[in-house]
Amino acid sequence: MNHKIEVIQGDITKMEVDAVVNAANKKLAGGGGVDGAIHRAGGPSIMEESKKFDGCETGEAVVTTAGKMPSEKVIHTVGPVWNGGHKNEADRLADCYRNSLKRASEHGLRTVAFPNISTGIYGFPKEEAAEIAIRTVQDYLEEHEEIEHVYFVCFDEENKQLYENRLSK
Ligand code: AR6
Repeated sequence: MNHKIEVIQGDITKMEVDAVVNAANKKLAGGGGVDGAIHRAGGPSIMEESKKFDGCETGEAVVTTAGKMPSEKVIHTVGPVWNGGHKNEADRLADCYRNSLKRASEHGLRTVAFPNISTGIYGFPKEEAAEIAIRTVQDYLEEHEEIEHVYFVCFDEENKQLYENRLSK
């Protein structure tokens, strides 16, 4: 399934895909990092549509318009805040990837771009996060042919290296 997975370095808001995934917060209130970048690039319609949800639990995912971005939809998921690894952070992070892809399948979104969820402001260790992201996406793709392509869009060189090393194994 690795032929369906691609690692690139850059700005996720520029991706011409069916869906970009946002690393949001439980209130879907917008914020810094990739969340801030997505709301700035997509414009106010993303926040307007987000308000119809009563927030989003950690590990869950909801879909809105992508506004002015080239993608069709935004899948907002809420990553776990890193707490030393003792609060099921790994399972919750896997839930983010799995539930985001479930929403993509349900909405007929075939190409999906993920940021490195939880590895910025939420402090999840990057190497473990990459391992979880790749394993969970590979498992999903094996059972769901409707998803054609998944991009891991890394903002920084360190994450890009981690993903490339892990995928070349
Ligand atoms: N394109 C791709 N990746 C990006 C971009 C971009 N334009 N900008 C940042 N990243 P973070 P989190 C990377 O902090 O840790 C927000 O305030 C960044 O380098 O955005 O899940 C939310 O509202 C990092 O590798 O998300 C939440 O409150 C990755 O995206 C909180 O931050 C994720 O970093 C969520 O924290």
